[in-house]
Amino acid sequence: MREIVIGAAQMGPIQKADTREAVVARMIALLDQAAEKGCDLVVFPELTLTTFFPRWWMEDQAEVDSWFETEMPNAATQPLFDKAKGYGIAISFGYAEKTPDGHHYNTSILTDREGNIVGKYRKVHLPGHSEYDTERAFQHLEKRYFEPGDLGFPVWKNMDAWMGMAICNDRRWPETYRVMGLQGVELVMLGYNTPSVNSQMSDEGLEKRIYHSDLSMTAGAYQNACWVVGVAKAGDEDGHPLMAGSIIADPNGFVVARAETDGDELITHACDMDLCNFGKETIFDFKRHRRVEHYGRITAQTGVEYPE
Ligand code: ING
Repeated sequence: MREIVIGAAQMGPIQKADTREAVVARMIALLDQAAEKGCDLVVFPELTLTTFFPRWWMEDQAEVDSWFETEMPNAATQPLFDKAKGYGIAISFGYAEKTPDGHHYNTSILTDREGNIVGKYRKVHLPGHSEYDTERAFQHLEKRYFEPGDLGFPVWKNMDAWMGMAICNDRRWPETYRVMGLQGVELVMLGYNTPSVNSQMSDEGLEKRIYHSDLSMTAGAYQNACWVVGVAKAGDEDGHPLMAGSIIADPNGFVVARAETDGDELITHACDMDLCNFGKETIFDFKRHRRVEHYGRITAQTGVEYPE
C-alpha cells in the first residue's frame, strides 16, 4: 500500500486589496491543520496568492505585472516553504509567473517533502478573451494576461507516486488527463477559480456549475485510473462570487471528500496510490485496448471539420 494522506486546502476569497503576506498566513493556518491531521501533501488552488485579477480590465503592463511573481519561492512565500519543510509536507499551489525573459504564465508548482520544487506546470487551456467584451456581465481576461503553457502536461515521481498537475479550465478537457494517463499518472492535482455565475448565461445555476466541475474531474479520474484533487479558491471577491466544491476523487471516479463551505477549508483523505493499479491493469490498460490508428483527428484538428 502506497498511502499518501492528501489535504485539499480550499481558500476563501482574496480581495484585490489583500496582501500576499496576509494570504500566506491563511495558507500556513491550513498547513497547521494539515499537519495535525497527518497530511503528507497539501494542494492549494489556482492563483492562490492573489485575487482572480483576470476579471479586471487593465491596460498598464506595470499594473498587470504587479499580480505576477518573478521568482519562487520569494520573500512573501518563503515562510510557507519553510513551514511545509518543517512539517515534512509536500505542497502544490498556483500563482501568476513572470519569467526572466518576460513571459507570463498561469503556473502551479509541486514540492517534495523537503520543500524542493520538483515540478512546474503552466496552464495550457486559457478560457475567456483578450479584449474588453461589452456583452459579458464581467470580464474573464486570461487570454489577455497569460500565454498558453509551454511545458505540456508533465508527470513526476514524487513520494513514490507518479504525480501531475493541471489548472482550472484544463479539467474540462479530457486530453489533459489522458496525456498524463499515458505517462502513468496516479495523482492529478489541480486548483481552480471558477465564477459562480456564467458571464454569458446569467440564469445558469450554481448546481449546474458544480455538476460540470465534478463530472470533469471524476471522469478524468475514472478514465485514467488516477486520483484527482480539485481545490477551489471560493467566495465573494470584490463582489464577484467564485464557486467552491473542492473534492478528492478516487481512481474509480467516486468523490471521497468534499468541501462544505466557501471559505478557507481543509478536506483530507488517505489516498492509496495502489488503488490505481487495477484500472490501469484491466479496463484502462491503454497498451492492450487503445486503437491509436483511429484517433488522428484528436491532434490533427483544432476545431470541428464537417464531413463532405
Ligand atoms: N475558470 C473557469 C473554469 O474553467 C469557465 C472558466 C467556467 C469556463 C465555466 C467555462 C465554464 O473553471 C478558469 N479560471 O479557468
